[in-house]
Amino acid sequence: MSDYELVIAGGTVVTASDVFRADVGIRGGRIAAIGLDLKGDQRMEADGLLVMPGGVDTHCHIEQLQANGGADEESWASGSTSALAGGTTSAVTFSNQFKGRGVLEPLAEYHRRAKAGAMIDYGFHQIISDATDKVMFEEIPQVIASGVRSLKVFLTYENSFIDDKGFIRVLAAARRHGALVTVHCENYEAINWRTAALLAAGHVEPKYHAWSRPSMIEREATHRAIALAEMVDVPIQVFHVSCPEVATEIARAQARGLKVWGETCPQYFVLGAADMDRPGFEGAKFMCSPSPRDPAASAGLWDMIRMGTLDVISSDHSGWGYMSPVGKRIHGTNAPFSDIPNGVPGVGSRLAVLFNEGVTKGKIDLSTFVRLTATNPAKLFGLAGKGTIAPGADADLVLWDPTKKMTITNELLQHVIDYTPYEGMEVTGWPVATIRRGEIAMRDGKVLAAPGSGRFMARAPYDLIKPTGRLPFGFDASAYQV
Ligand code: DUC
Ligand code: ZN
Ligand code: ZN
Repeated sequence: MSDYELVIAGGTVVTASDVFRADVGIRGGRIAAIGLDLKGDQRMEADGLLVMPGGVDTHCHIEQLQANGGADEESWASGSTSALAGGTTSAVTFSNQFKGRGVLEPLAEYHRRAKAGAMIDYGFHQIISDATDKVMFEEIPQVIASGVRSLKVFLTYENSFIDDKGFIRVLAAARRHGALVTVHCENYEAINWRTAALLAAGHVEPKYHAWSRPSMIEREATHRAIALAEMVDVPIQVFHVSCPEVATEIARAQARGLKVWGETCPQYFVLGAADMDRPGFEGAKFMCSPSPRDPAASAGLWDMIRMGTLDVISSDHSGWGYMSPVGKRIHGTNAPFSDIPNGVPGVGSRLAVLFNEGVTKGKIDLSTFVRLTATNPAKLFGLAGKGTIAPGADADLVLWDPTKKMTITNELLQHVIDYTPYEGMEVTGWPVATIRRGEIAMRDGKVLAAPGSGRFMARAPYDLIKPTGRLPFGFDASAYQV
């Protein structure tokens, strides 16, 4: 018997700080050694390949329950197949609350579904859309103690919207029990007002989605979210920042020493509002919120990445089939933009699109790519053992061919959704194998993991999300159940 069950031999290891030639020895699902001439029972040659931490995607909508009792088309089985095909080994998805109901019961159902189907390791963000006393004071403490250490609020969307009072109560609960709050920042009333006016003017096509939510409504909500989080003294991550003017709000907060982080997604680098202006209903394929903007905004986002203001790139995978009767056309192809489900699929394409746009095109280096897609999300969300290549860490790895040229097709991505917004995109750099906790889970595009082999990542308290201790007038209002 050798020292290691599996040795990844002769690859170029990329970590958040270094790039070096080494073998990686794996034992018991963990990295046991990084060195030279390691011997293992099984050996994978990685000459000419990059060996990077498996992708950590901290913003994915998978098998999310819907008010009518159904669930997202993207199941755990299909969503994790796509993740592994694209080099991602763990994800944080959502447990949703329907207004008027609690959160414990649905969370149990989310656990049941993920345990049965997931092939990647998973955690949950708890969405709160109805901050009742029972939910905030009885249920949320249990949710957080169970390892769901992030809460999510939407400052817009009819069914999920929470007002400032509810948002403050969520922030206070997070401070009391030690959780990070993630925020969808768009101004609900402003979108409703513009949408009503657009519909009154007969502007119903998909392209008017972008017109209904210009960037200042994202900027306003981001500013408000930061100010309220500062008042309560609790850390937040602003989800899916679409443009530099929103990121500037985050940069200002960071400069004041606040614990405010910003996430963006591949769609904001390669898609634009113009994509929603394609003929007929086609534009619906590109419709997500916040809206993709324009090439200047995309270029500006790279600056915000290089400055470190935005430090996580997730997919916001939210797939709605294009031809499916329960997808984009659920209300018909003549439905006004306001009735078309929002979201684009991306868990499988995230790494390839970003590698091509960022590394291949010379905008970021390899270690920055690893930080954005694995190390930073794992650290920010307290995912112990994830996002790094170090002795003792989980052996979650992607073997990546930086020279492989591919044309993205929907088939390659292996999700259940019948389209990708990146169809036909030519990329250089592609995953050739994915290893999850020491098991070869994907090789040459073939996913080998078994449904149910993913593990829940319970998240313990961690220092990064401790409050700063800076409270207005030194008064901790969150200590009171109000
Ligand atoms: N926006 C979200 O906030 N969530 C899912 C899809 C989308 O476009
Ligand atoms: Zn969102
Ligand atoms: Zn989302």
